[in-house]
Amino acid sequence: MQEIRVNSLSPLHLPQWRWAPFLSHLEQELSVLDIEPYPIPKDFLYRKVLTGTKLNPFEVTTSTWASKTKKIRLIRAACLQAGKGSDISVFNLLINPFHQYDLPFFGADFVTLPNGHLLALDLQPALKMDDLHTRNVWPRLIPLHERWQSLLPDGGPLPKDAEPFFSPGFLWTRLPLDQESDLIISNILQRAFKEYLSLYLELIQEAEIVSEDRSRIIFKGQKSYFDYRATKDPARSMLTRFYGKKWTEEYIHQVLFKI
Ligand code: DBV
Repeated sequence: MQEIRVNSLSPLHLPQWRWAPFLSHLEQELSVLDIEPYPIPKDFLYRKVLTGTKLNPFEVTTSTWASKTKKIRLIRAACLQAGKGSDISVFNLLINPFHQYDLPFFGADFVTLPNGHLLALDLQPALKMDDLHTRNVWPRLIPLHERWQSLLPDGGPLPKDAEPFFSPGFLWTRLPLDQESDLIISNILQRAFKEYLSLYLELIQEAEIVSEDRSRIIFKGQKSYFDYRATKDPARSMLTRFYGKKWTEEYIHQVLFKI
């Protein structure tokens, strides 16, 4: 059988995917950086299944886009689209710099489900309580957050145990499924995404290698972030429903949150 995606940079093959303009923008911004494909096992590059009920069957496809650069160990996006008769569309993006740099993660979780959109965007700290880690980021991020969050309803409280992993620049909202939300996504969210990403790429460009002692501390912070995300992945039950437990656990532990 012909492979649909040759590597992690191949086009996604997700017709109607709501988040395509966001990934295109990311690809365009990264194109100046000399990106390389990241090894992703075939089963997670592209996987389409038929699911739903007898009366309302639909296809679900998941594609993983991923890359790396000289300073970034892993940039990966879990991209999921369900076919007609359902409103499910996901873009979950994580950028993980090498731990030799004092840099936050870039995290986006844009999720459309039958009961509405859930939109999360942040430059997430690896060491939230460490002033050295955050002082070059937060004063530049907070003004962006203030501008964009003021145009969006607040997404509501986060689980207590998630707080150590978010910055004060966490952009977070829930929206109903309607035309106004479509406009908010293409006008407000897309602009916010571009600004957060452009700040992030500036930080990457400015970053210089730290000492070995410091990089060990940063690695510990990154590791606890990955462990948290793998343990608490909010997509676990949805993915298990579509793809079964074995595929889902492998995807979460070996692909999405492996450090
Ligand atoms: N979330 C993931 C991955 C997904 C994914 C890898 C492959 O980390 C999707 C897909 N997130 C996803 C889905 C839901 C959420 C919810 C399907 C809905 C779950 C449901 O309602 O059943 C941000 N995502 C959420 C929630 C938060 C986040 C706070 C609500 C959780 C809740 O209500 O308990 N994800 C979370 C986060 C980041 C992130 C902290 C960082 C920006 O990526």
